[in-house]
Amino acid sequence: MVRISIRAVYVACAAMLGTMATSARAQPAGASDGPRVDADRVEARILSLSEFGRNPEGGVSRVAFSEADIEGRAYVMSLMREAGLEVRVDPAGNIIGRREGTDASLPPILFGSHIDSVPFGGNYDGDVGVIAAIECAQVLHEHGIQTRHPMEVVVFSDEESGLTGSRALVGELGEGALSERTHSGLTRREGIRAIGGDPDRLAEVKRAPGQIAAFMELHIEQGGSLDKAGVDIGVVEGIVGIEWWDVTIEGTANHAGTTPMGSRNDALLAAARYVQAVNEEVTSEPGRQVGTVGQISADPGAHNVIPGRVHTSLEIRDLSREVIWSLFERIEARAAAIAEETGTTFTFTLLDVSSIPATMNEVVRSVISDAADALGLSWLSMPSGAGHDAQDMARIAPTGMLFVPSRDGISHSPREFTTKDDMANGAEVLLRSLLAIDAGALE
Ligand code: HGY
Ligand code: MN
Ligand code: MN
Repeated sequence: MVRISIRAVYVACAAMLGTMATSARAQPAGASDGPRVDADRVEARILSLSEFGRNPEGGVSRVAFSEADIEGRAYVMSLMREAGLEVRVDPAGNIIGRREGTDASLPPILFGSHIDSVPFGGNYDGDVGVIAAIECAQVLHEHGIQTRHPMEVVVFSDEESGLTGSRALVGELGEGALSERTHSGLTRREGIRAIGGDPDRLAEVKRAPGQIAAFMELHIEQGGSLDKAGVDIGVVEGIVGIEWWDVTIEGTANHAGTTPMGSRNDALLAAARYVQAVNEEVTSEPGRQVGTVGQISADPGAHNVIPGRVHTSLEIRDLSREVIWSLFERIEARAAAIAEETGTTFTFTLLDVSSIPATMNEVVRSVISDAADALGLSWLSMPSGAGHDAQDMARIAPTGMLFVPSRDGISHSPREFTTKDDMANGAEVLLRSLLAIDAGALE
């Protein structure tokens, strides 16, 4: 039933686009009609954006709230204006570019992603979704296409360290998260101010269910399934939940030459066993759950001193919250045993950055796969092992996500790469999906 009505909507919008101009790029099979995104422009803008925060390895270190982030945001805002959007920064630091629709009674359709990166990240994570969203807006602008719904391109603030901008949109950016320190050296509260937001006015950012017609995000896959299978588009079924803990291990700092091996409380030795235990617990059962210890530092940090304290971390991801928390309990029990053996103590502190697992809207998923079919692009349904702002948005609006291939499945690395044609394919599917939703696919 649902698929038939979506196809009908798609046929209607293909007819509406039928006489529009085309770009010079070789078109996917079955896509000879309709306005085309400009693949060269998309690629050129990705390359320009990668200048902000460039790292020596050729990727970017554009962590949220840094100078590079601020400069990259200014560049992106200039592109949004060029696309005819009315641009503002909301109190959470999200950049929002709006284009009015013809029916003032309708809520907006939102689409976008983020431009902040992890430390030593790449040039495509988040960026492709933002540049493609602006491209969609620019195509609508250049072809004078009127939509019924207002259209809002959104560049979420600080995606990488806790979905900050989208948490504010769902009304859940609390005190704990605001006081945490981010990679920029600033707390989130300070960082939001640095990018033009106002953490004292977060209540104004919150949008209630019904206030957004739909949210869509295009992103690189960040895994290798599409690349390996030679498939153009991933239609996301669901996004994993993520929990982070800071872990402190206390032992006793002492002389490395005079303290016998049997009389030590070596915090780093305990940490080594802990890292191994996390891996063993996470892999002890079948499933897609993952667990990572990604940070470690030992104090006082000298060749001739037994480490007295270790700061380390824990991240667990799965599509089920229950799986995450039962794994955590088992890891905590293993840590208690290691503490006993090594004469140390472990403290786990849960950070206020939880990402809740989310299922993508079934109708939006069909809209995406129908658009891919109509463009002659191959697609497959898949889960997302990476976190995305879409998982917050799914709590207040019908939400869909689509992936384009990541070469060799590499991401969060300067070696991240997606081809020009793959980015353009994603942008084409995004544009047609937005128009199908505007034409009533969800009504
Ligand atoms: O860490 C993540 O999953 C994402 O890239 N923010
Ligand atoms: Mn990322
Ligand atoms: Mn991302």
